[in-house]
Amino acid sequence: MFNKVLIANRGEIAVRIIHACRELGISTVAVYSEADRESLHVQIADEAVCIGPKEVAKSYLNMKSIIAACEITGATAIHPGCGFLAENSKFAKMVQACGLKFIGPSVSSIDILGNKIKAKRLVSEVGVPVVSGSSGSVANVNEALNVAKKIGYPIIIKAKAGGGGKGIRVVRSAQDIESAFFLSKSEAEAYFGDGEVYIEKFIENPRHVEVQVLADEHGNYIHLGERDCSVQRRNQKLIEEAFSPAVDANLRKKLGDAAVKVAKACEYVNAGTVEFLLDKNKNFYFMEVNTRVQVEHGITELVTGVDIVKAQIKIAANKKLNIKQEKINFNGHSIECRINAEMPEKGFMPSPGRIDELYIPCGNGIRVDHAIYSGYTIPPYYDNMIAKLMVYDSTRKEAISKMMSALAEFIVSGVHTNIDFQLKILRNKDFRNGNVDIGFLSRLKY
Ligand code: MV4
Repeated sequence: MFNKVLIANRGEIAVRIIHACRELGISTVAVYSEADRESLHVQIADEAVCIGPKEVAKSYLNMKSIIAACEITGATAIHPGCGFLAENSKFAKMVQACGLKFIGPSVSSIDILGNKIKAKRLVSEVGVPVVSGSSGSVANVNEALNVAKKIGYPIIIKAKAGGGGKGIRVVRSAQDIESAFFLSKSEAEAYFGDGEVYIEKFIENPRHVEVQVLADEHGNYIHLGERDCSVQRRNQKLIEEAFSPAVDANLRKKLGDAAVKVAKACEYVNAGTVEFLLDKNKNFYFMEVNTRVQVEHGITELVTGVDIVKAQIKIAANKKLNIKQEKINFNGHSIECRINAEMPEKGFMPSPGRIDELYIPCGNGIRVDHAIYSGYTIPPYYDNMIAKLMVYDSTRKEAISKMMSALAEFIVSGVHTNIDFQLKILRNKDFRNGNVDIGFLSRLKY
């Protein structure tokens, strides 16, 4: 096992990883920007190293400073958390070249899965359903028109290097294809430095369902069931639940088997998430693989009892997965509400600043992952998510009640939050009936 791990992240995920390390008897090194001197992850880690000024490009994305921090402290492994450098294969490669362990998948897995066209081809070759569309990248408007004619409108244009919704355009008729094609291309070029795009049939009002997988370095693969992340706004998830109200045990097995097939096809190692769209007829289609631990991993931990972050560290230390698929019980229901410092009534404008009074709910079946404290000043330079409120209960109905009770107790003063907005969603009839798709929030009146 590692003696010392460096956590190349901030906020609640850094705190979560520090906890896992400590439970495994591993010393921890936090890194921080000048704007994060007072942050919780810095205070609770065994050691902390400043890696640069407030700008992420000069701190949390600064590969050389992060690796230098390992050298200074003697850390032998890096956990990238989620966001920042977590899915950057150049970083993973550099970490390896410096004789350090990257706690995550291999460079080649990150590369294959980062190329959405390659990933889709590989996945369809092993018999996992994908959405019909162009066979590879689409070179010009004429080709785009031909593909669209064949598969029928509406279509969606996506970036080869994309993911997370950037560079995406939906086109409903031939007359709109030209401008959408060029907009998508230039957005892809701007975001990813790669303007290649491909086309798929657009699935109307699907659910976003994703399957958590774990794979060790000895060829063992398991899945931990699905999460439904349909309650999202502009690709920012707001509520996630495990399991999906739309998935029964039979479909869970099919999705899980498909996710494991995907992981095997790219010789995946460590924790990953295989994303699917689920249409109204419960057909599922592979979308992409997130090659990192996700923000919403905690709800899967609550319904399976598997500690995903500890598993990641053990896997990176070459340990065998000691959990068999048959032994995993998919029990109860879990929900996560992301608590953001923002103003939903003002277009979700971020609301950084000093937290005066703080009361964090607790109790049976309640878990809150966060990195805040009373007197803490939320810096304006980073994500505005300040806490993840998770509940676990035996049924979905009880989990919703528990979440409403916990939200009502949550007190954060000094900044605006989305707590009341979350309550509003939980009172919504469609949400309560489990009737959600990725358009749910945009249809919600408030
Ligand atoms: C789609 C789709 C509909 N049809 N592909 C957006 C981000 C990326 N993960 C996949 N995305 C989508 N791909 C086809 N063929 C709708 C989306 C989509 C979406 C998916 C999941 C969660 C939120 C979303 C928001 C907008 C669009």
